Amino acid sequence: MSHREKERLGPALSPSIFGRASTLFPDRTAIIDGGNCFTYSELLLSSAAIASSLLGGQKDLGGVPVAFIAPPSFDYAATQWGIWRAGGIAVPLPISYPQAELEYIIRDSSSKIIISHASMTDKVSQIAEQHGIRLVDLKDGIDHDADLPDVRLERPAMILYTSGTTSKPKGAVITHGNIESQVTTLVNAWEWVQSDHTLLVLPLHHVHGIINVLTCALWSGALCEVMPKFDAKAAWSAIKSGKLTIFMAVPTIYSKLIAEWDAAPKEERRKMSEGCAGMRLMVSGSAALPVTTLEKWRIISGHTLLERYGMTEIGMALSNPVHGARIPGCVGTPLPGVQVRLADDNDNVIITDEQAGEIQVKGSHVFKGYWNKPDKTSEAFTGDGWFRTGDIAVREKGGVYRILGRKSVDIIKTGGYKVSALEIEEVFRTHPLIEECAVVGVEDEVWGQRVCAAIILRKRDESQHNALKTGGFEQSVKNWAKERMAPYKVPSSIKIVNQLPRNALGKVVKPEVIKFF
Ligand code: MCA
Ligand code: AMP
Repeated sequence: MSHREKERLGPALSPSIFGRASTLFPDRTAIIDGGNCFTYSELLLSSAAIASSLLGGQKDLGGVPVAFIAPPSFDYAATQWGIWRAGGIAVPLPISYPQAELEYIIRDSSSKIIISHASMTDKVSQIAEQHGIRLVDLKDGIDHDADLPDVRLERPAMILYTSGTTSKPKGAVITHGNIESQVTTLVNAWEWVQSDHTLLVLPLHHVHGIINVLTCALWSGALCEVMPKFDAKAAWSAIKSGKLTIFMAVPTIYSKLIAEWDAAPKEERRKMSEGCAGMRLMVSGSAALPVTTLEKWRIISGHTLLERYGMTEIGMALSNPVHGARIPGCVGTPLPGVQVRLADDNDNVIITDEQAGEIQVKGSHVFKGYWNKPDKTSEAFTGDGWFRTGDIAVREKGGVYRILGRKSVDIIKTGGYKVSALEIEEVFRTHPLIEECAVVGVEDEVWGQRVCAAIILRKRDESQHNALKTGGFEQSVKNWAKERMAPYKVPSSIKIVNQLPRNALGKVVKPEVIKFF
């Protein structure tokens, strides 16, 4: 790196991830995007330019939320770093979302600026105009040159939106300190090194893609090859190159890779398997890994997938070991620095093995709270500061945890995405022909759970109902829903029913609804 370039990086290089990049490995390749290689210096320079442009003469954005929308790419990383280096809070917008959901996140986070990748500007320009929000298009050339603020670890770095038992997603505020703590734990536990080369196949609006893959790689000086969207053929072609050393994905992605391997000719399969065998670590998480998937993957790749457990609000909490036995169906033991306990319904700690309880977590990984929702934040913690995950587990011999399920049937995990049944029901009730509905997660080998909806139509005459039942009604409701919710929230099956099963108190009995599918 030239002296002139060093000067242009801006004086402040905290949090430490920037300092590491500038001093430890400036000339190494950080990101491969569409076949182009970008070094850590280039990432620092681009992010410094974006930060300068955001600041526009101010000294520090002082914690202003900045929404940004970009496919997984070098531009995504430079924008995220740029927002951080200007002292803003990064609010990554999911690229697959329709306008209504993007608008909710932008409004709820009170974002004051939106940065868009050139390919995404159409999705947000109207929202920006309507609400008088400054829109920065990355293609507009950003080349200002400002002094950058020193951003302390206790300051918020990101707001990540996550669905819960309430009807609308909540913004989880994650500080720079949380990120540093989560990343250093994983880098040590999973032994990330500069010579690692990973493939990012995950979306970049969730912890799995942002922290476990992108930020761990960039913290370590490793190489992160990005795919704009998961594609089984393209992923296999990267694996076959034999260059990858570490790979992370959700169980659905492993299922899709297995299907592609099964369909390949024998010689091709051999090359695919060789590519896997050359890696040092393959990890699964975000949803329960079916033991059948684990076993099939072992045959294909020679790897016993390392399964771990985490959540947006806490980062990674439990992990199987890199060295030593990984128990199928189990998510391992607490990661160093993370306190984990099981508790009963009254928050009493469970000390005996094999007794089920809620996983509760404490430590420097744990988020600051929900954005602008102090009540929801205090409900999420016990009186003595433990975060309630809502996941039920048992501790087996040796202190190894096994996840049994979730407290609420209204939280669905599909393709690794968390979805709230109540949120979908609320949208469906605004459909002019829908009187009532119940949304459930139905077990599925590939998706973990599939979102399904049972609906009661508004009272009309019999002939109209019959026409709806036969005339592509399901598809028309799905199309209607796609304009209002993320593609993975749209129910894959919709059934018209005359009645919903209810208990004596009139509450819909969801396990009975599941039987419709
Ligand atoms: C898509 N399809 C679905 C679903 N999604 N069908 C049923 N259920 C679904 N959930 C259908 C589409 O309608 C389409 O059908 C076809 O599948 C292909 O759609 P496409 O969008 O192309 O699917 P995909 O790209 O293959 O998506 C699968 C995926 C994706 C890559 C597994 O779901 C994904 O990226 N998941 C990862 C989510 C993630 O990162 N979660 C981490 C959050 P048709 O062809 O008929 O139109 S959890 C987290 O961060 C915590 C901290 C943790 O522990 O990690
Ligand atoms: P999210 O809120 O989207 O970050 O998803 C976190 C949730 O994913 C957790 O609360 C669990 O329900 C689920 N989860 C993550 N990892 C695992 C795993 N290995 N096994 C089972 N469930 C998991």
